[in-house]
Amino acid sequence: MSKTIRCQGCGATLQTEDESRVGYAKSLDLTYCQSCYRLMHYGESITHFHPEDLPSLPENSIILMISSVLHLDMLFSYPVYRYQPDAKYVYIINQLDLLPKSTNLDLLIDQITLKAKKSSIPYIDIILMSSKSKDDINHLKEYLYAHKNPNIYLLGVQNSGKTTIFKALTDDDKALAFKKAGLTQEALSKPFGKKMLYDMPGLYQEGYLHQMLPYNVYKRLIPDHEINPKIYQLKSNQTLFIEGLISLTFSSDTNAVFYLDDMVQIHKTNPSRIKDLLENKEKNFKVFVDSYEEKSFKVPFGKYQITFADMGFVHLNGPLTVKMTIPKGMHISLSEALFQ
Ligand SMILES: Nc1nc2c(ncn2[C@@H]2O[C@H](COP(=O)(O)OP(=O)(O)OP(=O)(O)O)[C@@H](O)[C@H]2O)c(=O)[nH]1
Ligand SMILES: [Mg+2]
Repeated sequence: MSKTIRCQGCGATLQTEDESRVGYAKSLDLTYCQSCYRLMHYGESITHFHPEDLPSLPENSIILMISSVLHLDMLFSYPVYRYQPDAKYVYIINQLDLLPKSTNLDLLIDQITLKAKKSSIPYIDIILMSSKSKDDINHLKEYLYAHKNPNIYLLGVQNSGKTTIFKALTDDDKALAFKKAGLTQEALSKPFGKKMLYDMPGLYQEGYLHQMLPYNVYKRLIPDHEINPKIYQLKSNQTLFIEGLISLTFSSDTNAVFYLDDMVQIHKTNPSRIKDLLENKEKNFKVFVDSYEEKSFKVPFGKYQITFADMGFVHLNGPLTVKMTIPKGMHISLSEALFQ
């Protein structure tokens, strides 16, 4: 029987017969499939899957649900526990290093715990960490060794850091982990002490930047180091433009605190210029998409967060109304702010 050879970047079974199927490579002697090779050199790939596509996992597994701090609005939105009711769930809030050092982490964990309880989410622990921190990785290692469960699965939305954690826990240096969404295409597995650790392909989230922008544009817009929050004092009926992507117009005077990458440009303007700006009639203003839609949020009394796909969020104090123009299909949400 011939031995299965896997691509060391994404885990797909290497095959040389069908260029349109996952795992195609010109030769079985290669380390990477053609898709990973193209991804590494030209930044192309799209594969993803949904919670219901998961194979049935062995009983007694631990599922680490990995979420980036940038995706917290969707933290409990993937009902994997309905499809895998026998597993133990640990929620890992990764990429903590992106939040400002001044962030009140006690409040953050309290708010997340409250949200889990309100939504009756089954879980055994919630862990805040950064996979870039050796200490955090060592703590996670010890934590997982202390459990008896033989199989551990890393699950979560694309780009949340699953493969980065997998590599750090197993000292793997070949698997691909970078900002490109949909990188891991089939489960990668490696021994982890006496257990097995599995890195799964990312769960699909509609409306994230990679669906509307080329890789070289969106990788610049997604934060990869500590965010410097930017505070804007806004007058009623004033408009802010985020890059050539999103406009926000505020119904009343307010302060808005933006958590976005330093490279993301924010311009103050007024609502009458939105159309011209988006139709690219102004020089020196980059526009990335050609189809937009309107969205409006009524922010209730209290501290709220509007999340802009996977690029970051703004904290606002309600009550107020925010009218927005966004790229068609972009994921935008209003949720309670999880920290001050
Ligand atoms: N700042 C920061 N970046 C991280 C962290 N963990 C992962 N990243 C970065 O996030 C990007 C995506 O990481 P991956 O490990 O490929 O994410 P993934 O969840 O495996 O993605 P898919 O395979 O597409 O589902 C890479 O650029 C990583 O370097 C973290 O804790 N902090
Ligand atoms: Mg991956």
